[in-house]
Amino acid sequence: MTWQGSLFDGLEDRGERLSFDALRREPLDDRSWLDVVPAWVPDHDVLFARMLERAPWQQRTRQMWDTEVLEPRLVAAWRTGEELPAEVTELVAPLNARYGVDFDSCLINLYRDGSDAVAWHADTVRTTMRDPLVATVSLGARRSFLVRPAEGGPVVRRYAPGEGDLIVMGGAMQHDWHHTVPREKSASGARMSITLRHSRPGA
Ligand SMILES: O=C(O)CCC(=O)C(=O)O
Repeated sequence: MTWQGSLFDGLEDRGERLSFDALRREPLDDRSWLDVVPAWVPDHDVLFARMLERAPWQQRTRQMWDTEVLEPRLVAAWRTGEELPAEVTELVAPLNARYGVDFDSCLINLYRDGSDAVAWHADTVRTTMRDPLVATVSLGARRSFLVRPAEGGPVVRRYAPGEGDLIVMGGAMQHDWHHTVPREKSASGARMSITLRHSRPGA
């Protein structure tokens, strides 16, 4: 598979198209926060179509008690050290510059319809890294993205990211808080999330 061409081919001034001017920081407490940038990727529909066509989609399985079940979404993954698609690299460069880390791994999720979902969890990178940053670009249909304390309790934040929005989870969020994209009967179509992690301390 080749990953040639830029998401911004034929478009001018990429820098201005991935601007952090509209960034809003939302603290969860004195250790954890989310950054939200609405419509961060203006050409989100182009990116959605390219990734839908080109990403190496797979449906993973999960062990539940003594049964293997299919995860209710498709994923495409690039581990640390693997070359990222050109379109993803173009998202990573401004994020690296803004946050001063190396977003070096990528998992793209495809929620094909409202039956696809991901349960409450925190990202596993927390087991190998203190305070990892996790950046998510949401494409396609808007879906609920909810946050609650890791020990359980009521939802404290509700977002409906889609159409190029960026959310960055930071501070101790992966240690102290959980997030989910729940099933949603009323979902208007497919949603894709490009999730980027920095997984090496000091990088
Ligand atoms: O799709 C999203 O916005 C969240 C994905 C997620 O939390 C994960 O893959 O670990």
